[in-house]
Amino acid sequence: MKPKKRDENEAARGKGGETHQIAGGDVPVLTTQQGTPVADDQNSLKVGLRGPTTLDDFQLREKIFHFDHERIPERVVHARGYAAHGYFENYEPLPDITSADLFQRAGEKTPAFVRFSTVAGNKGSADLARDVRGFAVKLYTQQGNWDIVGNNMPVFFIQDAIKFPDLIHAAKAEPDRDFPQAQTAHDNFWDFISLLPESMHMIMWAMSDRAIPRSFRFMEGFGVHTYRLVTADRKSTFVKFHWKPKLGMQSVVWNEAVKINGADPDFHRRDLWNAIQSGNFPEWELGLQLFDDKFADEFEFDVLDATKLIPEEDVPIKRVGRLVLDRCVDNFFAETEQAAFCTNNIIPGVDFTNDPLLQGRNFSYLDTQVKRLGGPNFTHIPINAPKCPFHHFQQDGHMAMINPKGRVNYEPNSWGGVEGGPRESPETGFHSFPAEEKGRKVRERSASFSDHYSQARQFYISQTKSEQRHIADALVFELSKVQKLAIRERLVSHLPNIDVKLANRVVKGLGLQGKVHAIASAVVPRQDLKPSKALSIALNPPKTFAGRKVGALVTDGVDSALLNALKLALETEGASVEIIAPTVGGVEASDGTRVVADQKIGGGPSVLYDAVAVLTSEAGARSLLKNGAARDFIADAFCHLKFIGWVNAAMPLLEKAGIVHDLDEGCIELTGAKSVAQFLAACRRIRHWKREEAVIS
Ligand code: HDE
Repeated sequence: MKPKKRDENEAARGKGGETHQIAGGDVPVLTTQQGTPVADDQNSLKVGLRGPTTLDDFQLREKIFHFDHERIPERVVHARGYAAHGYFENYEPLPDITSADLFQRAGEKTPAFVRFSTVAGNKGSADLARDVRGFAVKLYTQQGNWDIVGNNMPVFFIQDAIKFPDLIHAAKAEPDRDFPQAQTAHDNFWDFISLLPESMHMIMWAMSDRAIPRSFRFMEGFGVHTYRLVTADRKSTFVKFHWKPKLGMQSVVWNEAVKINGADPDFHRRDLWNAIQSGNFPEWELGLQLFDDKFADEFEFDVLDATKLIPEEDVPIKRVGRLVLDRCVDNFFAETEQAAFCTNNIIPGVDFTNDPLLQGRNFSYLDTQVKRLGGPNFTHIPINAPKCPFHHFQQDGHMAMINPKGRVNYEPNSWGGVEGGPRESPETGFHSFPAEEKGRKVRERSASFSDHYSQARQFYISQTKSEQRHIADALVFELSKVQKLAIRERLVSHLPNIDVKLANRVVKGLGLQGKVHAIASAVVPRQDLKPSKALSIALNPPKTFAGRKVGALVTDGVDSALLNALKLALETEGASVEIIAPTVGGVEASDGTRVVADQKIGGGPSVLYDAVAVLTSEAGARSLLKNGAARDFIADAFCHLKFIGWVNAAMPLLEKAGIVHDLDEGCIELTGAKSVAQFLAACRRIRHWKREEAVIS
């Protein structure tokens, strides 16, 4: 076979009809890993055309061998994740709070890498699981890498690291059957939780809308633990870290989440990718909640207890800088998969506290990277390597990439100068905060950790009526999947300690009337904690529709002036429109122009959009009357409390979708630019909450 040189994508055919694409011009020659040029990558080496494959086919063996080893263990938790590069920009020097280098100069940018994740599901699980989201930030500072490995909820399920393996075993798929995937709605999870009263505050968060975010861009992030910030003269301030999304918070409703998982299991990663690729860089502000020993001593709860938060109303948040994500990864595996976040990566000016969860994490993260990345040299992988100068005498090990030159690999040494290698720096080096520690060595938990319900109640009463209903519905949903009655009953018996109305609602939803009594609590739950507005998503609505997307259902004959007015209004707002048409080939608009479609009906269900517009012509509407996906598009948008823009010509379709008699002020007739402006103004409220009573049984 002698392939002729042709267009790079044009194939030459081998004797068996197989495709051969040939190098030449700018197209490089394919080689083995050793650099040996490859003549034929379509056929293994055989004895005769149909004969056995020979053992000396080094080319085949190398290729298959490498493929066999492509996978590394996925993260034991937070396996499903997505990341991007960006930077942190500091607002003002903070020398009175911390000596951390990145906070010393206004406007200074520190490179960052941020990975978002779900917790329970495997690497290939769907994005809209009801779950906590990881929010892990790696800051490549001039004094080393600082990782703030946080979540999108400010508290956690457990108080002591020793319970983490149990928590995760219980949450993940059950070991005999290996299901359910990425779901806590099963017996083992709720069995464990029902025996763990300390988890009740986190359960309120995990059953709330925070667990089904619209996208990573609309989530808050939290460092969770209390840390210390330390000044050059060793003055310590306690701190809790917060990330506040610029576009505001937004979640989906549960029925929507379930459907998104089917329609686009990559919904969250696609959203982040698209936002960055289109230049709409997601942004968060870093907030510090700073407090001193006096506050810590007087606060109702132990600041070392990760199941508690400090309401923003008690300690306001100081916004000190912004985090911008402006670059997608070049290679998912090399960067996102190999990124090794470690809570123990801190820098001078930052320090740990004795939070027993944090102390355990500091062991776990370093340990897990060795397993996952195959040895102690994972810091040699570019995504994990510091971007500041670094020098040490650590050496060798699997895959050592950065190796010291010269004779000296120990210190102290007497070689001196450059030859002697790096030396200590008492002045710029890391000093632990010299906290006084004393006490008996005990395996016990402090009584200051024993109030399990008061803040769970505070969270619950801080939610709007809708949000409270969602928490109750989530509990009913999850517990309805639990098969063992005793587990359902035991879990529900915690709820009267949080809120009697919540308990009654869940009791009713599970048909457990008369069977549930409040479980004894270690300390009497407080009723006097005031609602904290900051804990609700709905009470902190975004002021903009920017970053959101409208799905416009169109057919041939769509009013082009109206469609253009809608596009213009949304683009001016920083939002976008996606066109959904009977075929992906698009439609012909009223003025004869061609409208290119982004999705075919059915491929772009309304769950993928923040609001919808039904812009069919009359004939187009009639042609869709038997199209179930078109009906669902409208009916779902209505049930999911979305704002719906519609044209009169679409009436037959609205009727078929069963909403004509229910059109409310969330359904806005679009007749021209003025009504488009009204529609956009409504969309800024994201959902028409008032409709909820009408669509929920
Ligand atoms: Fe993690 N956690 N965790 N965790 N965690 C991991 O580290 C662990 C906890 C969090 O995008 C693992 O590299 C223990 C709280 C995030 O790569 C592992 C305890 C919070 C990520 C681990 C906790 C988190 C992880 C698995 C209890 C919020 C993903 C792979 C003491 C503040 C980071 C890995 C990424 C990942 C252990 C509790 C957040 C096994 C032992 C609390 C965002 O080391």
